[in-house]
Amino acid sequence: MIKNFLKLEKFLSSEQKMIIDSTKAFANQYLKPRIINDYKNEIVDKNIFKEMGQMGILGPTIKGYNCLGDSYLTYGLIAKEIEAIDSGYRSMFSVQSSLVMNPINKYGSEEQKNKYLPELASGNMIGCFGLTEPDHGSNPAGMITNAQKDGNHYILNGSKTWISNSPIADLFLVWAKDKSDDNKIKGFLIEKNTSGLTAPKIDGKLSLRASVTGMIMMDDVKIPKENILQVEGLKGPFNCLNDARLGISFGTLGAAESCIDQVIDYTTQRKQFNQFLAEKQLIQFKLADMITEYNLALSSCYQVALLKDNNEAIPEMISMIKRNSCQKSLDIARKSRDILGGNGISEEYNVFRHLTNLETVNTYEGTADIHALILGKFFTGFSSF
Ligand code: TGC
Ligand code: FAD
Repeated sequence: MIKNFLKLEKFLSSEQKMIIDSTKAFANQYLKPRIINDYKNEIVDKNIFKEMGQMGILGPTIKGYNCLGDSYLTYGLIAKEIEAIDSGYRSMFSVQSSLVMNPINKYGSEEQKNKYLPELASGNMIGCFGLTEPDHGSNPAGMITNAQKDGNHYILNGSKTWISNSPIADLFLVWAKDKSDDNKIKGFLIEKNTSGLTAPKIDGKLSLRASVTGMIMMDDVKIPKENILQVEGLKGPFNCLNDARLGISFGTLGAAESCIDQVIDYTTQRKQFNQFLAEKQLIQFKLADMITEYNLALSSCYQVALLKDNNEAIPEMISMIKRNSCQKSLDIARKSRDILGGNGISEEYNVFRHLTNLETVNTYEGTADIHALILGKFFTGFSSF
């Protein structure tokens, strides 16, 4: 009732509904039973990638190479079903699909595609995407990681940080400045076990604990010249981020949906002052706000995904929905925590975990404020970065 209140599902074909239903079943049967333990103990089981691969949902917009070849709307709705369980699992899905398989598909040679895409689609190989550096987060143009051509090879040096999946990755997509070509930013594929490459885990995360995050350190890492992607400049990573940000816009609403379900369940069972909490006006007022914001945000995601499927979406639309979905979902998770009283901070009720996860999602792939500035620039013509 909450999810289809505005009848958005009428935009879906029966095949899309089937994909979403089977993803939901997978998420409930395979991911849900393990999340409390995975989150508490920071467990990242590589088999999750293989299970997603068996479901056929990795790289779902890619045609060929054992991928689904479906729409961006389907992609977004898959992300929503996974993030309804946990943002960390959705992160694993997003990075593999939008930030590793997608750039190889967009900018890779046929040889690279044949070598990597089927392995990534099956989840046998895990990928990561290295753009952020210790001193260059919101402003990746300033990156200092560099590549130097050396005969038939490139030599890479530098470091990346806050990289999802890096400690368990088999394939590292690293964005670096090519010193031998006017410092143009280019994408390089580095395989695990290449000499000079290390990927230490970042410890102490209080958010997104079911997804592993690390650094990428490169000390004279030598790779064949064939491992370069065919794109130059920041539009390379940003074109991939447009897709990943769309997935996040849907995904966060999965977390919000899960919080709303929990609140309805709780308030229709718990009594205070001899009445169910759901009978109280203040509770209904909060629920009305939460369900309204959820539905309006989801409608905007459908609209932008449908435009993107028709090649009519522009990046600023994606900035608008990424920022809006994150902020509205954070607010919904915060209100849910409140409504559950003391139980709201317990792992058993899930909302606090969603709340802490959403703090990360609000920051990565462009912070909420950076997306506000992207919109500010678009609407006024003045850049205020
Ligand atoms: P600017 O001068 O505006 O642009 C440089 C070049 O890039 C092009 N471009 C885009 N192309 C496609 N889509 C977009 N969204 C684009 N945005 C910019 C632009 O046209 C230009 O191309 P060209 O051919 O003229 O060279 O760039 P700027 O240096 O002023 O930066 C602008 C700014 C601040 C908006 C940008 O740097 C930004 O978005 N910063 C945020 C950084 C970010 O999002 N990092 C993400 C790291 S990856 C990650 O977080 C993964 S988490 C995944 C998970 O676990 O789920
Ligand atoms: P900063 O850029 O230092 O920003 C700090 C604050 O300053 C923010 O509030 C920001 O909005 C504000 N700010 C920055 N510039 C301006 C400005 N011009 N005007 C006003 N305010 C400004 N990166 C990857 O490349 N790959 C990954 O897989 C990846 N996964 C991640 C996973 C996790 C768990 C986390 C936490 C991050 C991940 N990131 C990844 C990095 C993420 O994209 C960056 O954290 C994010 O882009 C912000 O960069 P920063 O942390 O350096 O913050």
